[in-house]
Amino acid sequence: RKQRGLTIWFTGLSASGKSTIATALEQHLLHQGLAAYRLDGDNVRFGLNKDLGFDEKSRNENIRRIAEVAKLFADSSTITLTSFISPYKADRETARALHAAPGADPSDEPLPFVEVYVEIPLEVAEARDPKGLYKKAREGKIPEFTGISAPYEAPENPEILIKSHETSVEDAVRQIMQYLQEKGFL
Ligand code: GGZ
Repeated sequence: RKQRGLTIWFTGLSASGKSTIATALEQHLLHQGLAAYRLDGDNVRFGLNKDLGFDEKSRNENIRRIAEVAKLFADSSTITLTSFISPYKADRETARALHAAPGADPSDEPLPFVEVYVEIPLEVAEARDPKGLYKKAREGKIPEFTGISAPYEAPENPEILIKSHETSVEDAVRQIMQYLQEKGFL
């Protein structure tokens, strides 16, 4: 049977550890000889989506495009990792539904979509503040900052929940790998 791709969709607050975990997982998969590719702010928000800001409509469109691109990568048999706040539940559900919809070859199975919620208490993310963005947001210098002045709608039923402030990066990778193996996705 031909190797199929899938999308591993990380969601969580700024400074939750999404990108760190996604990067470590990508490295782990690559070392196993698997095709993996990560979409994140650095390669998407500065390119394809550089016309978009952080108001609600822009975030909807950001996530819509990312979901479409992720599906294309997954359809090319790549293990695709996305690392965006993706704060709106409806947008994440749309991304999920897109992967479930038939692709170019209707006889293909739907592409698996694995939602990974990287949970962190807001206080912990704010204390980490690696880029000083929370501080700026508190000072009113960044409008509509997620968790401060814009919503984050936490997933209720993610496939995987990582409590990032009490889990090492290595354990998070192990947790995700175990899930993927149990489901037969690898
Ligand atoms: C949230 C913002 C904002 C606002 C700039 N709100 O910690 P970072 O810096 O590296 O990650 C954040 C990133 C969020 O972009 P996403 O594409 O993941 O967001 S979304 O899924 O909601 O579209 C942060 C930075 O961009 N950033 N302004 N107002 N994060």
